[in-house]
Amino acid sequence: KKTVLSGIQPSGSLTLGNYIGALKNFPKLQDDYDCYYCIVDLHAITVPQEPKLLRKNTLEVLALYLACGIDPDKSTIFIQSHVHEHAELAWVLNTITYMGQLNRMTQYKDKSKKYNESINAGLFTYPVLMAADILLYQADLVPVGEDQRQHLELARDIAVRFNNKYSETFNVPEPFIGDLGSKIMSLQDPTVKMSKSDQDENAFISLLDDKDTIRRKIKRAVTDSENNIAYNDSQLGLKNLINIYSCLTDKKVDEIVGMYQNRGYGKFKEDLAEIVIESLLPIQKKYNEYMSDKTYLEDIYSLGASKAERKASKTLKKVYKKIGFVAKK
Ligand code: AQP
Repeated sequence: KKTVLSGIQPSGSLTLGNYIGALKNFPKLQDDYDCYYCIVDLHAITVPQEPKLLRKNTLEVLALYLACGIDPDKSTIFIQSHVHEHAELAWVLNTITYMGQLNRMTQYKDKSKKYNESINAGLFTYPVLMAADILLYQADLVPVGEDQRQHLELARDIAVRFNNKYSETFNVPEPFIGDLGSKIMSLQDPTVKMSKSDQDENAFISLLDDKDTIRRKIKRAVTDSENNIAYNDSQLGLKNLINIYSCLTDKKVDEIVGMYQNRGYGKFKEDLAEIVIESLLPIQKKYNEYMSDKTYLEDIYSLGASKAERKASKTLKKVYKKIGFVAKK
């Protein structure tokens, strides 16, 4: 079986963007691949986090993983900081990554603008840690949203460079990026992506938002004054809403545009809100069940960590040997 790895940062409430771009695809892969899904807390601390909230968010992401259908009997679910090999391999990979490459990462540029007074070195080397996450498990496939494509390219580059320098060690991973839903945009500014850490709560739909909040946010979503349902780049807000509609119903864009001809934005938004509510309701119900059973959650992440560690330690040992570290007796 081929291996899949992906992760999500516990840096806030997961959004509809995280769901459509990544999480929705996770359970679909678990029958055919050996899947590793982690909650990447080491990544989350590259921007300021409130410790209590980080702990809470980490368990929330775990419960959402389960609620979205990731089955712990089929997939390995774990918390990144529980497997120390991630930080260790990242250190080694830092030493073969060029500063210039990291300087070109658009996520770093965007985030440094956002958190301008508190940029740390971890934010700069974030993509190297991500490369370590992937390469430790010899992943073949990495399901991510479009925003992570550049980081994945870097991971491939690092793998190839290491292999060339020290002989074949890492599998070179491929991205798995859906088309339409791979980049869901902010509801308030359709030129930037929907992000869970957006200061403006109206910019995103959280997977845990209640019905009225979802209706309100979609009603307020920025569109345009054309008042004509069409799918094009001069109506970006609407285009984004049609993308969400299409991803959640599996209806084609043309079909949706046809259905709402001459009906104005009001009706379209009302229907979209109900579709989002219907899609999230079963997830929210299961989420609440999982969150009320902390012992079960502990069992899942403990088991996950030991399964993940088995594979990760094998890779790290190989790496240490190749670079010339003396093995511990
Ligand atoms: N807007 C989006 N549309 C489609 N996919 C998205 N993803 C994130 N935003 C969108 C995908 O979700 C996965 C997990 O993302 P992450 O939490 O690891 O990091 P991120 O990409 O930085 O996500 P956020 O929501 O923007 O978090 P913050 O605000 O903390 O930076 C990834 O596969 C990502 O592609």
